[in-house]
Amino acid sequence: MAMLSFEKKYRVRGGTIIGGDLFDFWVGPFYVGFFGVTTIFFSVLGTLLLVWGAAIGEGLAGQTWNLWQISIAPPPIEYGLAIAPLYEGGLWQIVTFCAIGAFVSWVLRQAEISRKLGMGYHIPVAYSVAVFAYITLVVIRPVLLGAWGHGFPYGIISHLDWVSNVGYQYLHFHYNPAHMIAITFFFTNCLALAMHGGLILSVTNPKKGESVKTSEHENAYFRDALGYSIGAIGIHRLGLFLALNAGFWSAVCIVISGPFWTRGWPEWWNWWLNLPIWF
Ligand code: UQ1
Repeated sequence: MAMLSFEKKYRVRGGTIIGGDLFDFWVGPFYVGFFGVTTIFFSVLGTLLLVWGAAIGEGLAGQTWNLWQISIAPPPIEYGLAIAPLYEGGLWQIVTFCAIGAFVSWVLRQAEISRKLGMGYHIPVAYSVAVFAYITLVVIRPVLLGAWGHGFPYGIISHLDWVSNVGYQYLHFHYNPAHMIAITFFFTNCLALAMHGGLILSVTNPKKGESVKTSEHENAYFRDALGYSIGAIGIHRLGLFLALNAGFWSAVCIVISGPFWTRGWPEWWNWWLNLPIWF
């Protein structure tokens, strides 16, 4: 693969967290690095185990090539936090280990590349929130509830069934206050990116013969429309804030369901009716 003329300037030694110079090189456009190797290792191993489970697994590790129905399930609740036999959730446990290994490797790869380029750590920090949400689902909540069986199964339909079942277990999950906050962040994030994407394309894609507009136009547009412009850096700070909060409150809303609240979520709102101000 051809190297772009400016890439040479950025292909410099150093910044590695582990391994020194050993993996400090590129393959085509890709930086390798120690964590590039561990990412490949865990993701290939994890994926092969899923395929293997689908192909020859028994019981909870499926036996179907129907892509929608393939599922690798966690152990039954009775196994608690023990290591389960391979086809009774053990495969799920190893795949979970591989997934966390791959995700954490990817965070550290992002950190290494950030260091190499002298950038801030915003990208690995942001991605860590998504990894945290996943770990909350398959490790933190199952451990708090005392069984790996509380993790979700790795399958397209089966994970949807899991979400539906766990939702109904709390009668109406939309009454979960942290779920409400998470959804509000997801929607606001969507609004912000639509406004930002629309704004940037509107100023940078002029009609033929017209010139590209500037940040003056961007600011003027929102001052005209809303009386306020958050600014060029501000919109990116807002976007990152909204996106990270969406992931964070998603993790909160599931980890409080079970470990900290066992009844239906609609009932949680009785605190309002029980306020001493009504009588
Ligand atoms: C905005 O004010 C702004 O600054 C000029 C942008 O920067 C390019 C934007 O992308 C957007 C969407 C806004 C408007 C946002 C708010 C919160 C008023």
